[in-house]
Amino acid sequence: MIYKNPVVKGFYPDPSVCAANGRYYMVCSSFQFFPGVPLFESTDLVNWKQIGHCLTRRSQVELGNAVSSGGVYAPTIRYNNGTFYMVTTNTSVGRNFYISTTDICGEWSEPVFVDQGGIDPSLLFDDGHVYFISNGTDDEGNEGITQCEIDISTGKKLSPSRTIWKGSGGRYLESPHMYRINDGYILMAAEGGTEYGHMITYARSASVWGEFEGYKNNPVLTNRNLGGFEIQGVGHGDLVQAPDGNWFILHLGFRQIDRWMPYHHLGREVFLTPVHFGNDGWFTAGDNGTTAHEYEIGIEGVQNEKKVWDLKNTDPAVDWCFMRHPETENYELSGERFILHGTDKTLDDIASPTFIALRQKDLCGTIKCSISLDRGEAGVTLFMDEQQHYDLALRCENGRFEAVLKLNIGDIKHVQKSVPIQDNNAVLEIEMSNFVYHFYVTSRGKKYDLGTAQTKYLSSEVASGFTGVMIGLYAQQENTAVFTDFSVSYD
Ligand code: 6LW
Repeated sequence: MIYKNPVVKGFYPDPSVCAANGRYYMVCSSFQFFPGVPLFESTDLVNWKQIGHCLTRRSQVELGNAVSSGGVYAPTIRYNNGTFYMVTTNTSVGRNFYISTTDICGEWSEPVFVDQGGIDPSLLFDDGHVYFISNGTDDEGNEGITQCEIDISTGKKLSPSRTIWKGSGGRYLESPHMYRINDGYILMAAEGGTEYGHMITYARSASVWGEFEGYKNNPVLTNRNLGGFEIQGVGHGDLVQAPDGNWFILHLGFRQIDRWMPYHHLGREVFLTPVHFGNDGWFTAGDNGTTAHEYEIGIEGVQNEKKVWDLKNTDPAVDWCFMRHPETENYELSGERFILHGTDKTLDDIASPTFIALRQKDLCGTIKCSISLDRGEAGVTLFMDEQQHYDLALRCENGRFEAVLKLNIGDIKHVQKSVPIQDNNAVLEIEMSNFVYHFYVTSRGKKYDLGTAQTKYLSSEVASGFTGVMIGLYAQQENTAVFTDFSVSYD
């Protein structure tokens, strides 16, 4: 089939993949959002359907104090002998842990903690041994890719931690994954930082403890020299083999807007790049070490894309997420309507305001929804973090209703436009395009134009951090808001 990149659009960074029972499973980072670690299934590596999350209970992950872009960092998923494992870091408590399940559609276990620091933990199951690998500091205080053997039933270290590779010299050596391939070991990592200089590098050894020899043409994959090309920041990935023997890297990247001083606001997305192993055991990736927009591969199928996301065709437990740990009594969610009960927590707080969101999955399209409320404020937010968000809302001040467009850009908190309306309900609409969002409100059949706001100010380059724009429904100020006919349609 011919497929287009990205294969999963929107903020789903740090993908990790494993094959099991004729299917593929992928997990991504989730930071302060809950449930944590989105879980996807695929039969062809190109079409991915989210089937749930790995971290669904507060007892598995504490996010109460997680700042934006804190919380859960890059996870790894592995399958061994009938059991799936997901290992990750909760950076807000500074600990690495794994959970497991024998039923990929069911609940995962309580966490097992590993007494080894660093981020981006990974596991290798190898001939009865289990190795835990992260980017961190070993027992002697050396920094690099660090490895120890663990007892998978308890998480206890069975060996000291040792630094096994220092990378190819790029900054921010991270994302290590170890593979046993053809009786040798391949250690793949990312370097360069998760920005425009990001890259994938690797090394080989006959032994799991090294010595590792770096690939002479490292980085094996990077778009850092493709000035002006839309796909940038490719790196942090995981190797996977298809049944026909072909290999791929599933990895992150982002789509830049503009050419000079570019930016991106959808966060880091998931890309698929073919890999070719030579007879000498070294591999190359993509088009001369870069990731392209489109590939033709030997896997059968057609790339399908879901263009419309609404209350009927999404599942609150699968597609939507909350900020930190939600007060569940404030949400009444069904395929017909979402009823949200607002509290004194607002979108500007590092807390859990009443907020439920989908990722913005593509650049151009339309968001629509009808809303009614009793008091306070409720609406649709384009949410990057608590400092950067655009809110199209209805609110009630002194018994009078108005529709407002509120722009929050760092220290600037501004009501861009307000329109008095006669009723306690209205239709909100946002047109999304590469450079601007355009906001409208319809009341009593009359459509009001509330103006535009630039996508740039919600970008990672402005807001900083590791996340991407979410489309959130929210309520605040001790009220009740009813959302119906919600849809996001992408062009
Ligand atoms: C992740 C690290 C990275 O843990 O960004 O792109 C960090 N790479 O590997 C957060 O996503």
